[in-house]
Amino acid sequence: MTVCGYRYDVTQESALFSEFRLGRLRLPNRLVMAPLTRDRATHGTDAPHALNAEYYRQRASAGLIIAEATQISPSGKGYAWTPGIYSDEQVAGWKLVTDAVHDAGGRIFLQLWHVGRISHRSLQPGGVAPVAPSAIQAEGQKTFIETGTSGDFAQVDTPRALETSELPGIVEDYRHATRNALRAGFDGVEIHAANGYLLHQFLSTNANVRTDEYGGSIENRLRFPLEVVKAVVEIAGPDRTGIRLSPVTPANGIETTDAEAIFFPLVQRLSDLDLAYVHVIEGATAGPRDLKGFDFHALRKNFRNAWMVNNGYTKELADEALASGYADLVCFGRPFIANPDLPERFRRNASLNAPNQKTFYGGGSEGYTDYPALKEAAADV
Ligand code: 8OZ
Repeated sequence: MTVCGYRYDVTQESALFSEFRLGRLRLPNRLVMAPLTRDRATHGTDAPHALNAEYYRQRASAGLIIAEATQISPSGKGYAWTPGIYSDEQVAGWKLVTDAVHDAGGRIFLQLWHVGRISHRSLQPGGVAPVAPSAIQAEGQKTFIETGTSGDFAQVDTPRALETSELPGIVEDYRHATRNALRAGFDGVEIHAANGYLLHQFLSTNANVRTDEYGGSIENRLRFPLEVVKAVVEIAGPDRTGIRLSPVTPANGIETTDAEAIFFPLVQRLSDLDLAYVHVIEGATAGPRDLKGFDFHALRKNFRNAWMVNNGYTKELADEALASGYADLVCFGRPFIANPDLPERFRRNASLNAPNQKTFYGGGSEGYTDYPALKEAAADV
């Protein structure tokens, strides 16, 4: 209700708990579970399994779950035990997950991932160098590799520059992965174009020094990410396609010195393609939200559909972003790791379980499916 220009919330309830229409879906609330890498797929096949289904089922009260970054092809992999979506075994594993979430009343998208240069030979088919726009190593950047049944951190390798003639093959891998995601029962897909991985590398100024039509000018640096978006949209439809961007993050050694000059036209094109949402990481991924030097509010005006925001949001910050009309949906990452019933906790202003960083990556149920929901916590005392 608006009175004399002021907005009154007659229910006194947070805007986080209003419904939202996202493409074909009706979301019961505005809380989105962020895509979270947990390195717990089946060793050897990178297929999800029953424990992963249980983890996502526990979190089905989110307005939307975006399942963790998932490699579209064997060479798209950059970390030990992350899941794939290119094989039939992986599709069958993901079906366990989507069935569990749907049975519990939830909705779930899959994040499609190619890491580009953020990889290590030991994770690549045939032990070859990873592929990227240019043969430039992400200096000082580490990834997580398999060492027997445990893992270890290792410096990412120097990649091999992709030939122009190889790019259609990668676009085809995105098509195949999108078809598989739909076969596996996902409600849609999110294209990972953030955090210094392959698509972000093409957009950047420090990982892309190509001299063909995929490097140099802004138009050229936009070309490959937009070819991928168009291919995914052809398969899933724009109303089941979202994209994740992080215009100013330094994650994985990425740098884009002309960020506004490239991300503003990119978002305008995504709007013209009628994508369901843009998911934007404000500031440094999992770090300072410092928004100086990039106008995210102006960027939002270039997009006609849902605007999803991410990075260090609290309930209060989320309410503000929704009430001001800037954002439509708010992502929560670490709070969802430790609180399977995060929406209910926010609704009741209940305290939150603290996440244990030691169990973020790899392992089994500890720190994965054993965080208590409110009712269980109450029953324990
Ligand atoms: C944490 C560890 C490994 C990968 C991202 C997919 O930053 C990731 C990721 C996060 O987007």
